[in-house]
Amino acid sequence: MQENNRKPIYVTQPSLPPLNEYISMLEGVWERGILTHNGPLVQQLEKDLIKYLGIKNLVAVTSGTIALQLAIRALNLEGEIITTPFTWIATASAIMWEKCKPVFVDVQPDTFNIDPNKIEEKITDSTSAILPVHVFSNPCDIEAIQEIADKHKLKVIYDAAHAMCVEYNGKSLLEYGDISATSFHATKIFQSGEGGACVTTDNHISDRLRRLRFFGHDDNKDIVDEGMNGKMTEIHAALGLSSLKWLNNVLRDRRDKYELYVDLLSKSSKIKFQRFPPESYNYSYMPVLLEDENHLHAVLNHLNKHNIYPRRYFYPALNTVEAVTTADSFPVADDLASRILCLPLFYTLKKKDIEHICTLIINS
Ligand code: T4K
Repeated sequence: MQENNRKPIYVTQPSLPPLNEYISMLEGVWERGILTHNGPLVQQLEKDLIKYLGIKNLVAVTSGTIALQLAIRALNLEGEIITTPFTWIATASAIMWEKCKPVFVDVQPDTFNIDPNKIEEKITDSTSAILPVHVFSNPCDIEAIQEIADKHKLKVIYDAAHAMCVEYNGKSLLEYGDISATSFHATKIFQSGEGGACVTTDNHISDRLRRLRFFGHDDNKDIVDEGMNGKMTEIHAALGLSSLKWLNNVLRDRRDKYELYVDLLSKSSKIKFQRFPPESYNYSYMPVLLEDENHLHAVLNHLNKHNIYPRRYFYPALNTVEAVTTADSFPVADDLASRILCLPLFYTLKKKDIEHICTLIINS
């Protein structure tokens, strides 16, 4: 077969449950006629995820972006929020939609996470919170961040969009900070099509998040808070519930494939990997750092010619994006953004595809 006749290989594909399992859940939705407003499947999904992750509270919402916005609102944040420029635009746009100002702090070159040593110099009288990102599920330096937050009386929200199913020091990574906001988007390790959740150990914050996602209603439908519409639908919850049954298989599969990539690509001294604690990582992405931007373009073009489409997550670094640009410099984030590539990694990707991709990369 000609190379360009091969089926395209994208950076990811959703881990879909067997269609009949999803359909049988939908049959119940059709019978009940309840599509939204905290229906039984949303409640079931929340309950099952709480059990699966071993956590105290989880509030399911429409996306990871809305989870971030609700978290900011639930903590009454205002003024400046310290975050990282090496992330998806949603981290910064959620802050701005909540009328706060993102203030960037550069990242560490090996973990890709916010550098705690550079946080304090950015704290001002207007700072209300730190909003770090567990990049590609790699846990941030939680202890150092919490120490700074405590010292300056700041809240901590983790952008945990990538960080489902990661254990850190014996508990879910999602239970650190005041609130973690995660994503169930189609491209994430656990998916409900679109979706996300806020996780907190504080019952009062959890109750408030529930009100905020539902127009500010309390249980009697009185309007007691300034809410919005962040409710997950039964259709999405059904997809989440049927996907959850297969999640352990997905997690195992990704780890094996990640390790195969590392094994094959380590033959090249030009390719480097993210540093992370293997016991606290979910292998949801396959990031590689190339030598420089020229090397990146050579690899990208070569792969694209063979119908393979990795993605530049995260490019550009947010400090260079017009809506949030700042005069400060972020050399580490700029450098990472210029030469990082996330390679295809998903359940139906074959071992021989990975071998093919690695051969192409090494020969670029
Ligand atoms: N914080 C962080 C750190 C994040 O990374 C994100 C989102 C958020 C917050 C916000 O969470 P959400 O509000 O999205 O829940 C994707 C996702 O849209 C986005 O969720 C994700 N991060 C970001 C890193 O990546 P794109 O623009 O790369 O998606 P797209 O459409 O190019 O898809 C990539 C590949 O995936 C396609 O080539 C094919 C495949 N694909 C995609 C979709 C949507 C499928 O096979 N099926 C699908 O349904 O953004």
